Amino acid sequence: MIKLYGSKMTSAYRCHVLAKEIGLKYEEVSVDLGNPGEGYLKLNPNGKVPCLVDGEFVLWESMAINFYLAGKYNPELLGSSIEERALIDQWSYWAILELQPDMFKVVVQVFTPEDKRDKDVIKNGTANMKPKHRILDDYLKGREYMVGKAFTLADINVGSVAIVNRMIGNDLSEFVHLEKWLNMLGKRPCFR
Ligand SMILES: N[C@@H](CCC(=O)N[C@@H](CS)C(=O)NCC(=O)O)C(=O)O
Repeated sequence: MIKLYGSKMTSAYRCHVLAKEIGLKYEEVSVDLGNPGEGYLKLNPNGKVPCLVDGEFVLWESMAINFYLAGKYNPELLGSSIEERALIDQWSYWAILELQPDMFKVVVQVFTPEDKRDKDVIKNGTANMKPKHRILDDYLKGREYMVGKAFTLADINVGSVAIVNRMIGNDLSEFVHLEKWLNMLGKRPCFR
């Protein structure tokens, strides 16, 4: 049985979303991140989650796991041409390299007890994300999905970062196309 280490409240989230989308049968294994243990460090020497074990094959880094799972179990999610695949790559890297770092900083503060919370980090992180949200909003104008005419891995990979806005109560009302797309994602069973 395929094993996915890491809970839905971690970077493993996007892998759980994809697994649900493709109906993958797998076991979710929780990891004590403060003390992952020798056994887990043999799988992922970074001591981070997620990590996937598919038979003898071991893979870490959430994006790599998603491209692997999609390629092996549901290649349709990787687009219908080289160009679509390239755009899925582009937006996936963009999500994790451009949008996620500020999102991560904000999330950590939002879930920190109020007396210890650094409100400047929330303010600056939210401000830094605005131009990124503008780029996404402009791109999504007139589109139902991120790439092509069908739901792809780009919707999952970008959505897994952008949907966190909902969890932290970030006001996106000025980004109507982004809002519409997030609403569409929110209705999909894999994101619920
Ligand atoms: N780039 C990695 C990031 C993984 C990551 O930072 N995971 C966090 C949980 S969200 C973790 O395991 N942290 C434990 C630690 O830093 O020791 C990925 O996307 O897989």
